[in-house]
Amino acid sequence: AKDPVRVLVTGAAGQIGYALVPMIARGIMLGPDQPVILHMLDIPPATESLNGVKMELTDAAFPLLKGVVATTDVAEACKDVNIAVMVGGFPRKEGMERKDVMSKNVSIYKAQASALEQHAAKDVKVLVVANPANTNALILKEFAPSIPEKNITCLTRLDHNRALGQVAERLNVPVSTVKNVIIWGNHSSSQYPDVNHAVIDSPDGEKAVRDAVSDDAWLDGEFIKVVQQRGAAIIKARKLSSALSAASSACDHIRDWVLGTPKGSWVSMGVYSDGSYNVPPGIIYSYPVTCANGDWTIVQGLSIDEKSRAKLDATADELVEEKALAYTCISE
Ligand code: NAX
Repeated sequence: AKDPVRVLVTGAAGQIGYALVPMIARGIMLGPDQPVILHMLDIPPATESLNGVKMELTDAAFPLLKGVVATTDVAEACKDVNIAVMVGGFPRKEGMERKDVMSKNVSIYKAQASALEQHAAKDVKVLVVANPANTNALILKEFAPSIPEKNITCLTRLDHNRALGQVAERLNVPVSTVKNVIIWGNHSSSQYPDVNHAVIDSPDGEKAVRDAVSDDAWLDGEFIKVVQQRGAAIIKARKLSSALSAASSACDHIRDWVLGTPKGSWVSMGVYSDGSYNVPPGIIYSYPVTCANGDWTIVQGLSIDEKSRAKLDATADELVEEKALAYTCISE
């Protein structure tokens, strides 16, 4: 049998945490033959509720679950973890300035970067979910210099999956037949959901999504807006932010990263920019990537038309600005 993999979930007593930990314990993230030990971190006010989640994990009797560490001690939580899913953070509350939220998250991610660096497995793979996800991931990278930068990513897979879902609904086809949409840039409403290279599988081969939909006005307008604003639409409907879809997408992100993407298809991941597609280096930017042998690679050589170019640049500009804001908070 395989040795267990240690998976850290921060913010584990929160909504996404509650949806995510059972998925991990059931093998959705790492596969049905991979035993896991769950490390759950939250902050002291959430101690009781974290303990309740731990009780439920015991009660669910998951065969793959070989142990649970539930703690408010960051060092203990990070000890020897192979995968770290960072869901904990400081949410933006009504009336709060963007800078105040940034400042709180910068200090959280600075501290957790050091803890991961000191206590996690040397080859830990990190996925940041908590917002501002790209910039939190960047801070984590900057303050954990011994963790390879390619091991630090943020979640835009939910946006990617939302785009697949919208195309599938529009065409009334199974979502599993749609692939190769792209989310470029920030996990914010400036992101660019791009279908220019997306295809659907049909009995007579692959067909471009643009041809299949044959409504450019919808694809260039409403579709983009719906994907960009989907998070807000869920909050409006549920009075709570998306949790099950976020948890499921976090599992997709890690599973594809560790086990590889299927041949001929790519996914979107927020990764450290190397300047590909003339995006400024030094920010965490969502790109199309393929994964093999535990590593991601940015898909190269896709054609970018003029309209797309402007959208890639606009979301990059926002990330450069967020980075500057984060650095103002660090130096204060
Ligand atoms: P909740 O407020 O339900 O849960 C957050 C949990 O984090 C709480 O239990 C809180 O006590 C804990 N926490 C706070 N500070 C912490 C710290 N320093 N260390 C450890 N734990 C800490 O929020 P939830 O709905 O679960 O969302 C979590 C985060 O995901 C938010 O930042 C949210 O904005 C972000 N999202 C990101 C998405 C993405 O696609 N990247 C989509 C979903 C979600 O909106």
